[in-house]
Amino acid sequence: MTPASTPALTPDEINQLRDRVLAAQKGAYAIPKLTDDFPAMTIADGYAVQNALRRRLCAEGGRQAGWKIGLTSKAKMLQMGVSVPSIGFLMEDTARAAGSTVTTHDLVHPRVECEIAFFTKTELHGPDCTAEQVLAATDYVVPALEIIDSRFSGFKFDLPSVIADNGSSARFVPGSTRHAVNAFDLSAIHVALEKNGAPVAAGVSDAVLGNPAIAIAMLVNLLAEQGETLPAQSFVMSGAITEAIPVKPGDNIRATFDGMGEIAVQFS
Ligand code: OOG
Ligand code: MG
Repeated sequence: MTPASTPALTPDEINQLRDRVLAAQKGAYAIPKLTDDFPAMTIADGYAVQNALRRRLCAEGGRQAGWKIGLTSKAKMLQMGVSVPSIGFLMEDTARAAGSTVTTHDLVHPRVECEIAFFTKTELHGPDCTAEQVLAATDYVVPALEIIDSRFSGFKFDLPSVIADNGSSARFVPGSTRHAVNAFDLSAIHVALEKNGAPVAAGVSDAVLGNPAIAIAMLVNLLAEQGETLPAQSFVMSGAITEAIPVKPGDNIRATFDGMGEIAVQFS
């Protein structure tokens, strides 16, 4: 077997998969997971496709807002059947305002999750980035919602495929109340998610690798493996605290982050 860190696909195949994923993202349709056609595909290939996607979106005039790490909690790993976190990029045009209405006609099968997001004031770099360094480099934290939308049929994938699909990134909703990292214990934030007034998910932020700052350090170290650093002024999502909840047009979502504030969005 090819090690996960070794590319198995040719540059032509990487570009072919970039085009396949990009078309599914833009056209909001589901495709089979990429490893069905390319069983040799590794995690390194997944990141090669993701990087090609990011270069293409930036070449088209898109601007990167930051990064995300996902699959960082037991709840998410169990829900998705994978055991290693993955990272993806966030584009500015996928940000949505708290309180706004988010359209679903341009998504395949959206799901909502609650996360803590960090905004950095200084650059961070791996390979040995620590949670302490993350906290020192953080300007502020905000509660956030991520709306994920796997482009794979039935939300069924493996790691190389989901990494190529940019970690199912679709929309993100930063909360408006900014908090200093030393204002409270980042590992003890209780979150509750309500859909149409009924509780649908709840958890505590230590579900994310013990502390969301540890997840950001891991993201920085995964970036280092690709020869990248996390620039100052990055918006970074640390991963879902609970499982992700499916939404459809007409749904109202409200997330409460104890001590941090709440975020509501509506889907149309
Ligand atoms: C992959 C993205 C996971 C998170 O916060 O765990 C993620 C997926 O579940 O589709 O964003
Ligand atoms: Mg997420």
